[in-house]
Amino acid sequence: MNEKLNHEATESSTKRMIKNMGDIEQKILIVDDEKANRKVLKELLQDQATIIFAKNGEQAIELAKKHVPDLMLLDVIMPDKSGFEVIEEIKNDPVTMAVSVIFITGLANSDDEERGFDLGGCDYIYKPFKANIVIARVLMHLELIYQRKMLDSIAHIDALTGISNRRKMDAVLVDEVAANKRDKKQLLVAIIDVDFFKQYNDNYGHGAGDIALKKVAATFREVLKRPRDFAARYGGEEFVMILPDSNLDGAKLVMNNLMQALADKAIIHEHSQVSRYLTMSIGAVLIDGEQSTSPEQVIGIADRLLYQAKRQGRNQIVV
Ligand code: GH3
Ligand code: MG
Ligand code: MG
Ligand code: MG
Repeated sequence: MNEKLNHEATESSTKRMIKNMGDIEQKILIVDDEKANRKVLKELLQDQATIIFAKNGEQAIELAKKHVPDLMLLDVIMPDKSGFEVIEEIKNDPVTMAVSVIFITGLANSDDEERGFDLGGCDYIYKPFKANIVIARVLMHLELIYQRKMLDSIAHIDALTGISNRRKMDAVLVDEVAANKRDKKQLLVAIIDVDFFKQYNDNYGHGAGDIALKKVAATFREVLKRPRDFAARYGGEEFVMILPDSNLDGAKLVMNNLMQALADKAIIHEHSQVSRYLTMSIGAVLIDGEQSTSPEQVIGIADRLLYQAKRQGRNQIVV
């Protein structure tokens, strides 16, 4: 068999990739103890994705945790840890469990292949491999992963503002309330509502209203700094913010910064009764981990405090 010819990618398969997924970067972790194999696989796949290498099982697990690749090409026979041991660790860790794993191995028999699928592999390729088979299968899985990401973003991102939507917020709130109870920390949940927004739309038009809502959403991106801090569009001109592991002073600072970030945008609102500019009101509650408050109750409390902020004159925080 001619190794070189065998490993040459055809032009048509490369083009297929560019047409379908050229706009999203995907990461592949190639794991093989033999340098020559890593090199050949890299040459085949470097046009399709960003490539990372591991030369043994330990390194594979470490790099998988660090980079969370979309796809892993996993050798089975390696001196330290076998590919089968590696996938068990990958699938047991919440950080890496969603990584797709294709075995690429000299264990070319149906019993090992079956074991590979049982352990959670999504494909199994025999060595010595043919270039076009590797490319075709990798592309098929990259395309599936891409479509899953697209679906996920359609399901969880608000189309107008690009921040998370209500559905995502519901899930995050359940998780964070549970984590708050478990870790005995404090959790801030705030509902943010734009003031006199009906008048803004009536005066400047719905299109201008949409632009203003995008600017409000942008303030969250500017102000929220910690990885678990979260904001979503709750609906209409209302937003929800979740600050895990928080305290009253820190939370107040974030909320003041949020109000200030919107003020800095100086969005003229001539028909507002509280300011010349667009403003918002915030109702926020700090939940103690010792309390047992359900996500629904948390939202209910924040909503009542928001109503109080509105009644007391708007453009303010009630916590
Ligand atoms: P308040 O200060 O009491 O909150 O008064 P408000 O006018 O902001 O509250 P109200 O609930 O009466 O009006 C909310 C407005 O938000 C009405 C609706 O047309 C507008 N709105 C909701 N969603 C959107 C949207 O996606 N785009 C635009 N442009 N406007 C929206
Ligand atoms: Mg090997
Ligand atoms: Mg409202
Ligand atoms: Mg409003």
